[in-house]
Amino acid sequence: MTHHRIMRMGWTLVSMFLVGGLVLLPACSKTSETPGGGDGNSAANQPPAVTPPAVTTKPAAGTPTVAAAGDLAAIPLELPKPRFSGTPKNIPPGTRVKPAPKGPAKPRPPFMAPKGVKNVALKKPVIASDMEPVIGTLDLVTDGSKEAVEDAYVELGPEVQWVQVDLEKAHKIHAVVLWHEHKDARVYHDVVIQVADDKDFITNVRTIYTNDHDNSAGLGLGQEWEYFETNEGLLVDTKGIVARYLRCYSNGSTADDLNRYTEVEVYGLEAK
Ligand SMILES: [Ca+2]
Ligand SMILES: [Ca+2]
Repeated sequence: MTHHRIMRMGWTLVSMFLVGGLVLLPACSKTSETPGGGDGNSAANQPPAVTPPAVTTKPAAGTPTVAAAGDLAAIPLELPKPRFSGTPKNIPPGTRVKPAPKGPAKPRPPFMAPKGVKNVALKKPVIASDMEPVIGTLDLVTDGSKEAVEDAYVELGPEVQWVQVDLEKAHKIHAVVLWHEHKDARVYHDVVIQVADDKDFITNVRTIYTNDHDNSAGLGLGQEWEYFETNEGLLVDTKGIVARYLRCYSNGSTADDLNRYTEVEVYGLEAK
């Protein structure tokens, strides 16, 4: 029996592989030998009063981090098809795009949020700074279609423009995913996302993302990197912020000075 051997080994850490991983059992006895015992484990100077961890593969009930992890699930995000492969090597002049790490591009890991979180922006009403779009209609922003195909986006005029989604009720928002036009690796400028409690963005306005590092949009300085549009879109971790209205700004792209929006998704739950 392993337990009897532990008692003989004195100041020794005995490692046991369990179903869930490696559990270290500090053992104590009255003999005083060289710590470590040559068993390959170095953490041998623990006080003898330490209670060995419970040998269990189930997390203790009521442990906050473990309990929270059990309530999380990947958001039900479905990506549109990519229209090009890889990330461009050359950063376009005049942009502030974070250089890609070496090696093949990795897909974005699933975003975890409380179970039940879904896209609460789907089919919700949209208004914009330009209520007469150059191309398309504003309902395309929340129609659920994200593919980079013709007629899938709404195109607003030049300079700073915005689209705004009314979630119709206050929601606890865990993530926002935004696709401008992603048929090529363009970079949109002054990407700013704000939430507010009122449709005019006067009450409780909060900026949840901004990469406007020179304040050319006049909404405040932003520290985020600019980025290439891809089928993954921009995912912003909004950490459960509560709001009803969401507004996305842009100021043209490296392709032209117009502003195309393919889809905005807001992953959240109705606020209690
Ligand atoms: Ca759409
Ligand atoms: Ca700027």
